[in-house]
This record gives sequence, structure tokens and C-alpha cells, in this order.
Amino acid sequence: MTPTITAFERSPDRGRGLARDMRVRWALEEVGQAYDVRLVSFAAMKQPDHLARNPFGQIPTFQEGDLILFETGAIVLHIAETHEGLLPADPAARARAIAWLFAALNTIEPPILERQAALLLERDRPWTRERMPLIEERVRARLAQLSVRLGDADWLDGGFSAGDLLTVAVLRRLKGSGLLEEHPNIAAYVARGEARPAFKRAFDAQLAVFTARQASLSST
Ligand SMILES: N[C@@H](CCC(=O)N[C@@H](CS)C(=O)NCC(=O)O)C(=O)O
Repeated sequence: MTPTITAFERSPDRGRGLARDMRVRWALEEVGQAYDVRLVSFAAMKQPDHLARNPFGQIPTFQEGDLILFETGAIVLHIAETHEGLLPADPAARARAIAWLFAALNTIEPPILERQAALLLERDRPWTRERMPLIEERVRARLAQLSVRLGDADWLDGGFSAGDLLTVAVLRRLKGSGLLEEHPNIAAYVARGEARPAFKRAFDAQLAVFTARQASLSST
């Protein structure tokens, strides 16, 4: 059965591959699972039809037959558990890969999101100037720890896994900040993730939504 995911009809990231449907698209591409996409507007996301899929009125969601999921981590884990390719078969290695999936979302992403919120939503607030160095210090601390653990390995624990997929996706939020480049092994890790054919297919598919919308706006 072909799953259907939801994605922004009009993504605020302007095609940079940061909206979280990118993570689900990437996972589906990695395992070779075709999927359909339902585009939703911001208004539609807050309507009962979408709230039945995601009580918080957000994207992405995932629907496969009777199963409806929200939360990117849960969706990626479900895809990884039901297909070959994103989790190792060995139970201990599998548990460690799942630990990285949680670490990406619960430990690495929070300070990165805090930085992004300060830059995008709170830029004009009087406290932002003062807070920014503190926030960046927290991001730097996480990156330094991650850099030590990664060392000169290609991926975090053996072969590429769902944990790497989400870690790379989370770190991509720092592109352009200069913070990734402070750790050449992390910058190379992100570049390695982005070089995967599945990443490129997912990125292009998400970008196509943005470019099609731009083209339709400029023709009206
Ligand atoms: N923890 C959720 C976060 C979902 C989320 O924040 N989605 C964003 C897009 S990347 C969204 O829908 N934002 C619009 C809104 O919250 O109204 C997940 O990982 O799925």
C-alpha cells in the first residue's frame, strides 16, 4: 500500500529542505518506498480534517491504510522498522541506532531550534542580542560532543542508519551559520548525508513543490 504524507503547500523555508516532511521523504527514498503527498495550507492544517491526523495541526503526517502517524521521529522509526535499510538487523546495533534517532531530536535539535527561533521569530525582541551568545554556546557544546563521538567515522555507529538520517537533517538547520565548519568532521558528515542519492531525490521532490508554486504565482 502506498503511504500518503502531508507537506506544506507553501513552505516558509523557501525550498531549503528544512520542513520536516523532508525527513520522511528521505527515509522513504532510502528504503525505496513510493509515496504520495497531500499538500496542505497553514489554514487547512488547523482544520478538523488535518487535526484528526495530527492533533497539533502540524506537518508531516503519514497515512498507510488505517494507520495514521504524526511526529517525524515516530514516522521515520516506523518506516525503518517496516523496511530494510535504515536499521541494522543485530538487536544491540539496532537499539543503538534508535538511541541516535532520539538523540538527534531530543538532545541535538533543541538548542538548534532555540537558535532558529531567536533568529526568525524573536529577532526584534530586546533580549535577543543578549541571549544569542548563550544560545550559540549551547549549540557549540553539543557540536563539540558530537564531533568527539563521530571522530573520523563516516556514520555515528557502523553503517548509515535512521539515527544518521535524523542527525544530518537536524544539523542542516545550521547551514550558513558557520557553526558546522568549526568541526570539519561534522561538516563532512553532513555533506556525506546530503550526497546520498536518496537525500537528493527527497530534496528535489520537496523543492519541486516550492518552484511549482513560484512559477504559478509569477504567471498570474
Ligand atoms: N515534533 C514535530 C514538529 C512538527 C513541526 O514543527 N512541523 C512544522 C513544520 S517543520 C509545522 O507544521 N509548523 C507549522 C505549525 O506549527 O503551525 C515533528 O517532529 O513532527
